[in-house]
Amino acid sequence: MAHILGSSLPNIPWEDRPQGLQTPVWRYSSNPVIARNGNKRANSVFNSAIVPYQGGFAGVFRCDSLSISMDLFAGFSADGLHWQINDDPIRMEGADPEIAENEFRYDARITPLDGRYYVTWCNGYHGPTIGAAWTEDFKRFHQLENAFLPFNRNGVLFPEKINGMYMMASRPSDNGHTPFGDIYISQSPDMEFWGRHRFMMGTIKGNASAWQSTKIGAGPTPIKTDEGWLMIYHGVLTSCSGYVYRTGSALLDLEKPWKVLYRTKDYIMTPDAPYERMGDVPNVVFPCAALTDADTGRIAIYYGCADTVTGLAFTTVEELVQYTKTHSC
Ligand code: BMA
Repeated sequence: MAHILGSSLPNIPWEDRPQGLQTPVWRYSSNPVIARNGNKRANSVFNSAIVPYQGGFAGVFRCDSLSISMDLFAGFSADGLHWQINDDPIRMEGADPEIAENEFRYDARITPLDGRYYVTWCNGYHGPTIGAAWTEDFKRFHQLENAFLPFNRNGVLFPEKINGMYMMASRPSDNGHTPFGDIYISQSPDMEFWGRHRFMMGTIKGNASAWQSTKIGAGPTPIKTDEGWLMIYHGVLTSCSGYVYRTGSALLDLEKPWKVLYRTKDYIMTPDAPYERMGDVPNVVFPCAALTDADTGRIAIYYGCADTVTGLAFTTVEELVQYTKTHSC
């Protein structure tokens, strides 16, 4: 049986698997957990990151505005279900003035590391690249250098240094709705200079696993288990009516996380609920955060639904590791 190597979180949001349901992941019965009008000027709240914070929870939310600008907002919750999201966007401090301005910010991840909360996001600097910052209180955010050259998306930090190096997965892209994309891992001694770029995994062409045939990208901060890093990721198919975003999982080597031990041939989540099938961008499930409880093995996944609202889904480490190994490519 697989185990999470991490902290306990007795107040993790949770619901048992509905009787008779076979899928490895199941949805919260009161989804969506965050509605589209989550703050004052929000058109939509989705693709957002959440972590345990001071006995409750904190998050960095993607709220697209009524003018459809994309920006990041801090939010807080006692139970992980009811959220207060700030009306004013996060103001970053300390960046070199040459990179302090951004064209847009979206799809954040939060990674607790070194006693700080690191935030990575898709940052508009002459096109999309990976922005990085840290905070201790979700009030003051200290911006670092952009991690990579444009164009890049889905920058996801590992929650500990490996052999003394910070590790970040990312997905080199183009300046539009990129019709390609594989996942790479880069290393840094200091969160500023990134190198040793290694290929982790790519799309799967043909009929074998078509849900991940157009592009793939890392999702939540990887979860450390005794069977490897458990990585939840998104995979995209180009259908005759556009992109369809599904979710898969992979197990990565603990020491060399670009070495893939297993990845699912079958998806673990597909747009199925009405709020995933209908919205500003139909047919998108897009996980960006996972809470874990090492005592019970419970995992709570926060994911964007149809680029409009935020959903919550559940699984356990035993279940997902087992599924990843037995439904592997
Ligand atoms: C990607 C990003 C995501 C979004 C997805 C589906 O390129 O913009 O934020 O969820 O497309 O529209």
